[in-house]
Amino acid sequence: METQQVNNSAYHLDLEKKYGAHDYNPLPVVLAKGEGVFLWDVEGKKYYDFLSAYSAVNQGHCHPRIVKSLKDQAETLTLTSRAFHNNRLGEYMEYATAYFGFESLLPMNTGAEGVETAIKITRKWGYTIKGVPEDQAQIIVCDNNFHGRTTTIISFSSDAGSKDYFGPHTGGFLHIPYNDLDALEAVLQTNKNIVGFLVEPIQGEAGVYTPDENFIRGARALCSQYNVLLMADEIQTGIGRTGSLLAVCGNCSCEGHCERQEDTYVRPDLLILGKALSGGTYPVSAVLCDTAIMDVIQPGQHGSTFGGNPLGVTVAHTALTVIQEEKLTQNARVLGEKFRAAMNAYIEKSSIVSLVRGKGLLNAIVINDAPDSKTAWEICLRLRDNGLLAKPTHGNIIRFAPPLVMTEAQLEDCISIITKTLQEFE
Ligand code: IF1
Repeated sequence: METQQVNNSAYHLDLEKKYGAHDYNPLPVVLAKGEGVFLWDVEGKKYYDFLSAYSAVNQGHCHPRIVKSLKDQAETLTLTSRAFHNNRLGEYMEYATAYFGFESLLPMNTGAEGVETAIKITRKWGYTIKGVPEDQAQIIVCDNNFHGRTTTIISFSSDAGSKDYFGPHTGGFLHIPYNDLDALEAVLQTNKNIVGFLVEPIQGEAGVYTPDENFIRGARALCSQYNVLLMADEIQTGIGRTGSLLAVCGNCSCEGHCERQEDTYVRPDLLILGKALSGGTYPVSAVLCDTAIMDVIQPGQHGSTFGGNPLGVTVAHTALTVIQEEKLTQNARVLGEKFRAAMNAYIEKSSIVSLVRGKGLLNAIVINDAPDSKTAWEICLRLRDNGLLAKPTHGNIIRFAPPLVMTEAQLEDCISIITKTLQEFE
């Protein structure tokens, strides 16, 4: 039977509830169309998108150039597997490695696969290059991390819902508090088998928790001192989102890797990307590092049927050029500052919002109510009614992350929707 287009939200909500796994609790809105910073639901109501599919749609919905490259490639060649070469992969690898300033790239599909890949590379480096005794390798992770949903990754989650009843859990991970260099050094000092430190430059799921300015820089120095690989998960923070190409670029907002950022740039040993790498058009992830590390992986030791497929890498190639050519990184920086300034001005006379934090266009407001209250959810429902889509995250926090193609006038419009909505809760 042909799929019919039914323009009624209740119909679609019922179908998902009846036939789908109940692994999500989405805001009740059924979307049917997207363009740039806008989304439309099945009834035709228009919204500003303030989530960007969790920072995947940095380039805006259905970006014409990304869609064109997707269509052209879909009509030409979509999948070969890595049993054979394809004529898109090499050029993408050359472009992306220069773009981010690394020597080598390993292509995967989802973010979690990227993280798994980085863990495998790091462990193998630990055994074959650092000389850690086999099966003894440890990777340091942070409390309240979010790196994905696979069985290994949830093994080092702090979130009971993500982890409980999914054991037995994978070993080999040690926890430290986020933003705590003393704790990092203490673990590095006492354990000779540490091979990596896996970290988000800003913790997204934890509520857009932005660390002290010297945290990542200090972690870099400690990792070098103790011969441990720094593994940066920039799946959510990367590719323009925080007002620099990568969050580890610090205060540099140039479009692409550069050499003039020495004073702020922190170079991880492994860089993990996903989400916006394809502009949210197709699942594309990657691990980048130098060949001295990457070459620990030899034929037959890692891979994926879809990783590096010509459709995905063509989309990713175009998605990266869009970031540069439309200066989206700089736009995120300028608009982010305006957004936080407006929210801080609002907070001065607000009792319902206690804090705004973030970098670039990855921001969150903290609602002044009990962490387990429904206030943030109620505010998001009202924002929806007022034409703006955002989602609460842990502990009564609302994440605000619009596509980076937003204009200043659109941002002002959004700020007025947000402040008017908050006013209704004061
Ligand atoms: C969901 C959060 C965002 C990530 C980092 C790896 C992955 C993610 C830093 C895995 C994924 C997602 C997945 C999404 C919710 C979401 C999220 F709320 F959980 F924290 F973005 F803010 N590393 N983040 O943020 O990437 O395998 O999903 O491609 O629905 O679970 P993936």
